[in-house]
Amino acid sequence: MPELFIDGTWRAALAGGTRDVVNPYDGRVLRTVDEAAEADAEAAVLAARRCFDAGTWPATPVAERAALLARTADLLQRDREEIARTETQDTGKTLPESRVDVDDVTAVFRYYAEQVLVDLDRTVDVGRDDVVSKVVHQPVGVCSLIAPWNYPLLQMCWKVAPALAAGNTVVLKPSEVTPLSTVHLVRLLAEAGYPAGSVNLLLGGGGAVGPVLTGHPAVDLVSFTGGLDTGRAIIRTAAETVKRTTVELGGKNPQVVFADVDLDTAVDVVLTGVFLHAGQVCSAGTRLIVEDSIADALVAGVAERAGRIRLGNGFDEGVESGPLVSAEHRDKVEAYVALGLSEGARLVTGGKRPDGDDLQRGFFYSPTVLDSCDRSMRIVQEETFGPILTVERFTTEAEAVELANDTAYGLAGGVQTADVERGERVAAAMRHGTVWINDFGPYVPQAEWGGMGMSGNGRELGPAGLHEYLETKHVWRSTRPGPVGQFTG
Ligand code: TXE
Repeated sequence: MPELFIDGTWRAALAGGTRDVVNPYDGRVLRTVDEAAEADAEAAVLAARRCFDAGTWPATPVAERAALLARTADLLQRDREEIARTETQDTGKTLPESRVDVDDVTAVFRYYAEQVLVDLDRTVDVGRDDVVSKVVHQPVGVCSLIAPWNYPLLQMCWKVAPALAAGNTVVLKPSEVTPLSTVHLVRLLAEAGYPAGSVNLLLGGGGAVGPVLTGHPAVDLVSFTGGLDTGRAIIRTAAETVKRTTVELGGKNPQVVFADVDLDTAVDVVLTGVFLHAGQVCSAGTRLIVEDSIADALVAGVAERAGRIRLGNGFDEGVESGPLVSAEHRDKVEAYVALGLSEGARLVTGGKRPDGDDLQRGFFYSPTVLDSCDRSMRIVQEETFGPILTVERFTTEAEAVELANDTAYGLAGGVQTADVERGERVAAAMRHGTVWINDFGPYVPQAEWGGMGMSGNGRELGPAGLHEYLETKHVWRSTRPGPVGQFTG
C-alpha cells in the first residue's frame, strides 16, 4: 500500500521516488517508502486548502470534531502494541518507552477533545447600547506540521491533535528517518473518518518538500520541531508570506544540583535526565551544574551508573537504552566528544562506541561524562543530541543561576535541593520554558511545552497549544445603524 495520503487517497509519489527506512539497531532496511517531491507537496497543500475553504472540516460542529478526536484516541489504544513496535524498530528506543509514547499521545487526543469544547468566545462591553461586540475564535487555515525523528509519533500528535480540534486542515511531514509510526497514525485518522483533504501525509526529505510546506501561499501556519538551523531556515521562508510559525528547536538544558540533596536520588535524577533515549531528547539535561562540595561524589556516582546502562535491542527485556538514530547522527556525536576533549574537558566514562558483538551493526554510543567543563566551551553551549553529560561547578546560588541561564537556548531546566524556598527561587530565576524542582523530565498534556530564547516560539500542549491554531477575531455589530457624522460635507 502506498504511503502518501493526499485528498483522502493513498498514493505513491508522482515521480515514483522511494527511500529506505533503516532500523538503527542493526542497520537493516525496515521498509522502502514513497518519497514525495515538490509536485506531491503542492497537491497536498492544495487539497488541504480546498477542504478548508469548502468548510468541510472547519464548519463541522465542534462537538463532532471533539468526538472524532476521542475516537482517534480509542484507535491509538486499540493499535497500541503494533504502533509501539513500529516506533521501536524505527527509532531504536526501548519498547516500554514506545508504549509510553502511545499512551501519551492518546492522552493528548483526549485532552484536546475536551479542551476544544471550552468556549473561548466572549462579548465585550463597549459602553454603548447600540453595539454588540464579540470576540470569537476560528481556525487559522492550512497547517504544515513538520516533525523530527526522536519522538516521531509524539511530536507529530502534539501538533495534529490541537490543529484538527481547532478545525484546521493539515499536511503532515514526519522525519524521513522515522516515518513509519506517522503512516500508522494517518491510517487511523482515515479510519476514524476525518473528511478527505483535512489530513494529508507527505514522506520524504525536507529539502524537496520543505519549501512548498513552508513557503506556499496557500499555507497559513507552519509548526516545526527540529534542529536550530532548519528552524531558522523555515522561519525565513515562512516570513515571505508572513505565515504564523511555531517552532521548537531543542535546548541545552541545565541540571542544577545543590549540596543539600540526597546523593543517590540526585545521581538517579541526573542520570535519567541526560541518558534517556540516548540523550536524543530536546529537553535532555545534558549540562550538570553542581555545587562544588559534592561535585566529585555526584560525578563519580553518575559515571558509575552510566557505565552500567544496558544498551541493546529495544525489544529485549532488560535493555535500558537503544542506539542513536543513524550513522550520521553518531558521527556528529563522536565529533562533539572529540571537540570537548580538545577544548579541555576530562573524560570520566564513555567516549567511545561500546564493546559487545550485538552492538556492532547498529549505531550505538556509550553514555559519556565529561568533567572539568566551563561555559566558554562549545561542548557546553551547543546541542549534541547524544548521551553526553558535561560538568560545571559552582559555589553560590547566584553563580548557579547565572550558569543555568548562560545559554542561547531556554527549553528546560532542573534544580535539585532540599531547601524548598531555594528551589522555588532558582526555578523562578531560570529562563527556561519548563523547570523541574527535584525531578527532571515529566510533562503532561495539560501543561504548556516550549522554549525561550533560541529554543523557539509558541507553545505546544495545554490551552496555549490550542490557541496556536486559532485566529482571534473581533466582530462589531451596530444594532441601530445611522450616519457616523465624521464627515459632514
Ligand atoms: O533535524 P532537522 P536533523 C536537533 C539535534 C539534531 C539536529 C539536526 O541537535 O542533531 O537538530 O537534526 C525537516 N523545510 N534536533 O537534521 O533537519 C526534516 O525532514 C522544511 C532537535 O535530523 O531539523 C524533518 O522532518 N522541513 C529536535 C524535520 O525537519 C525541513 C529534534 C527535522 O529535521 C527542512 C531533532 C526544510 N528546509 C533534532 N529541512 C528537537 N527540537 O527535539 C529539514 N526538514
